[in-house]
Amino acid sequence: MKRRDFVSLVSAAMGTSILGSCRKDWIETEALHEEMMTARGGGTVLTRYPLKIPTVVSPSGLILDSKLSTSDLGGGQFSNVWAYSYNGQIPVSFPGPTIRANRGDNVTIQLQNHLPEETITHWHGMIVNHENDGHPMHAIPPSSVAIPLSVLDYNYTINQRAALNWYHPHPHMLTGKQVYLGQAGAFIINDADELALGLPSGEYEVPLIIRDATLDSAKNLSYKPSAGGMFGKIPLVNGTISPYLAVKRAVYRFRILNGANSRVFGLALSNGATMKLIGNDGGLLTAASDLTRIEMANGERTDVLIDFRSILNGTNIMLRDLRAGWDLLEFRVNSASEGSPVSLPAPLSTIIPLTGPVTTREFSFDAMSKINGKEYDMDRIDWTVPFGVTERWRFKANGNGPHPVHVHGASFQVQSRTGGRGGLPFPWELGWKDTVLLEDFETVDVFIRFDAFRGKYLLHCHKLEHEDMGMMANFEVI
Ligand SMILES: [Cu+2]
Repeated sequence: MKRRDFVSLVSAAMGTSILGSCRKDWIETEALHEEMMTARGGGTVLTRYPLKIPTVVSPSGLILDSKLSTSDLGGGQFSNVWAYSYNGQIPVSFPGPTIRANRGDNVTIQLQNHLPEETITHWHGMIVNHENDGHPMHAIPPSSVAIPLSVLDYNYTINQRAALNWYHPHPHMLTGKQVYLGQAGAFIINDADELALGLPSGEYEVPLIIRDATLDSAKNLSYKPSAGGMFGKIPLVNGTISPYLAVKRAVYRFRILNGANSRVFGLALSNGATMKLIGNDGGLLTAASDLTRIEMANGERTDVLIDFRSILNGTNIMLRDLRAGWDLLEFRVNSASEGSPVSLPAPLSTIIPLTGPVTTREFSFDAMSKINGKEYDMDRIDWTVPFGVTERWRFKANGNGPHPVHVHGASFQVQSRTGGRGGLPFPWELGWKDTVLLEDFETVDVFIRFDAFRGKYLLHCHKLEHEDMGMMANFEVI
């Protein structure tokens, strides 16, 4: 697919909306949304569906088959999806299965492509060599008569701290569509340091992949982006419409990912209670923070404890998005007895600050498709970075934001923000990050050091429609 084809696809989608068919989808989804709103304010009770919890799998010998199928969004409302089936299981998993492994484990995953177009899987947050990173130059073609089974075998060892990472497609100009239609899953790394903390686990540790979607008149996921991004009309959590989760009067650990293409969320609880933030993209923070609101941009993760012990049995509490004014997930407190408290050590974790950057590089995120005035070119290396040296990377948003900036190949530490929401980094931006939010006209400085692998990696906007239009660059660690 050439860039002009992508642009014409976007233009066509926008044109269609004027002509009517997209408009119809929009009205249908709006009607559903209206129904939900009325239900909340009026006498009718909104039907909620149990939150889907993806199956947990090992990355050892895992087969992920990208394919077209259908998935139940709740209560038997099936939608067409492009999702992963794993190890030959039927049906597909939407979201993808939760991969869980320990530091030191070997990953052997085979990606199989049964989509009608090329694909490639990237392990967002995993520090792996270029060959395993899911760079778009390694995209594999669809299976066909000539290639009955098109596959890519990944093989790498996990050598990084405990964290919630995730996996999703990364083919150039097709990422937005493929992620939107259902290809994304959690990848949790555990390690001994984290295990020693005795954090809530098992049924008390719940991954939440939060995103948005628009359904067409047949109630199928409909991908019709505008140049400014894909903003769905309703939220989905773990691929579930209007979900609820029955919880005990206990402390829960929620591993949250903003898996939306373009939408930034402002998370809060409906009872105004605090959430205890303990970690983010790169794992545990040095100290926990009690917060009533947490902002999450596309690709960012947060690790929070929510304490339901003092909540009366039978009470419902909503996880909300204050930006869109959405109800995301209803917690239904349902137990008579009260669980144990969770005591956290201080410090929670050790993070050695990066210091003394030797170089400052500036990256301007321009319009909706350029970095430093250039659109992505698969064959162009825009800069080289010396291995093992700390650098200051300065990200600037020149309008058309937000731009969540994501770097492959290393984590970074946020130093400062000026303009916009200027000031100290937010609590969820401390520690190790791989994605940081730039709102319009903000400048964010990070320190970064590539000390794991040499090779070609990517810097890009994680608003997937910006990425697909070319807001992405290759660099090489030498
Ligand atoms: Cu952007």
